[in-house]
Amino acid sequence: MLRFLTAGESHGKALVTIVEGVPAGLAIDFDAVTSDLRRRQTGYGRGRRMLIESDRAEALSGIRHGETTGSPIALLIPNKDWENWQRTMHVEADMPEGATGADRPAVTRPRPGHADLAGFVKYGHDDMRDVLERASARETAARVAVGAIARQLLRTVGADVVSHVITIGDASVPDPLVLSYDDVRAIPVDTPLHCVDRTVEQQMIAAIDRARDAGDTMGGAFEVIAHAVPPGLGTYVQWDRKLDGRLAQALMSIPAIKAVGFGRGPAVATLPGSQVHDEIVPSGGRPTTVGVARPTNNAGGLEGGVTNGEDLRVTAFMKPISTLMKPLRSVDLATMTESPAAIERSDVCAVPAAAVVGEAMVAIVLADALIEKFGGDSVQELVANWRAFHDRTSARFVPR
Ligand code: EPS
Repeated sequence: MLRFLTAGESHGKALVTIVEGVPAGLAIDFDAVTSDLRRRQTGYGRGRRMLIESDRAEALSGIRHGETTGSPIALLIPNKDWENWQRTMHVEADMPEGATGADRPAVTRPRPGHADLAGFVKYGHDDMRDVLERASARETAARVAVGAIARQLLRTVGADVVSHVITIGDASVPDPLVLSYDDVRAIPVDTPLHCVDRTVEQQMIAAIDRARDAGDTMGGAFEVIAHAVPPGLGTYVQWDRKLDGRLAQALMSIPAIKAVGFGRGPAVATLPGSQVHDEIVPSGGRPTTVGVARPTNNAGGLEGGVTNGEDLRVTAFMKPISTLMKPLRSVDLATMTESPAAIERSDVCAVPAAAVVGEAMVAIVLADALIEKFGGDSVQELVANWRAFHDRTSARFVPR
């Protein structure tokens, strides 16, 4: 079982994570971890915080001479902004000597849409900073570092995970399912929104600009595609082991994600069965992982909560960021009087960043399911078991 926890506040000293269950013998490429962290920081519509940070994960344990040992991996991502927040966020009861940055007043005006009010009520805080510091999407940097390791495990069986932005405001890529994994993989890393279509991307940029000019924010949607995923991951035999359910939970846990859809997604509710289900045809000699071919992939690579050998395709829908520069109505909980919501430094749109987090969450769930099926003590064992399963499966599909 692959599991991880994170800790850390947005303006605390650092984010930390402990990842347990990574098989021994996985060579870790730290440049790849840094490059995923870098991708999470970019994208048109991000705020000024990302100019301060240059995220990097330092491994404290579980890796020796460049390879995992099978022991828990601890990662630390320092917050450079800590310098400016020590007087607000110090751990000690009294202000430590030499603490830097400003001592900020308590946050008492909850932002509609943020965890501020719900967290304030739940934990009985006086200062909503205690809520928002942890509810901040800054935490997702730690998940991306874990995801980068999960992705490296998936590569040992030839699988890969990519993402692309398909909607921002009223601008959308018309039919993402006609795009292949290769189309998405070919998007250059330095594009502003990581969208396959340059014209649609310009419309998305215009939507973000309009929101910024109006003191508003903008949400959108991204699709994650996992390619060459072994068939047979997950199972239909018990509700909590269905892989679509596990993936949906993982994606819904990303801040601001409000809906998740597999393959054709919510449209399946409006179409007849003949236009939804993916027919099964002989592969005609073409190599496929399960010996038969599927002319369409409306299911998004999962049937019965089990991977079916097609690309896994899942879309996540993100609400607009809840900090508005032209704030919505709220109540100051210190005085119980009407007052505009608090303004914290924020982003206008973070959909491209959320897409990178989505890749990470999908990679983590798939890596967990991979370990579950093929064994997780060492990479050597896992790959040997995967190969044996692969060969046995192919042998069953030899045309008779
Ligand atoms: C984020 C860091 C945050 C925000 C954003 C995501 O930094 P700061 O609060 O210092 O500007 O940019 O977080 C939110 C929008 C939020 O509501 O928490 C990050 O690292 O992704």
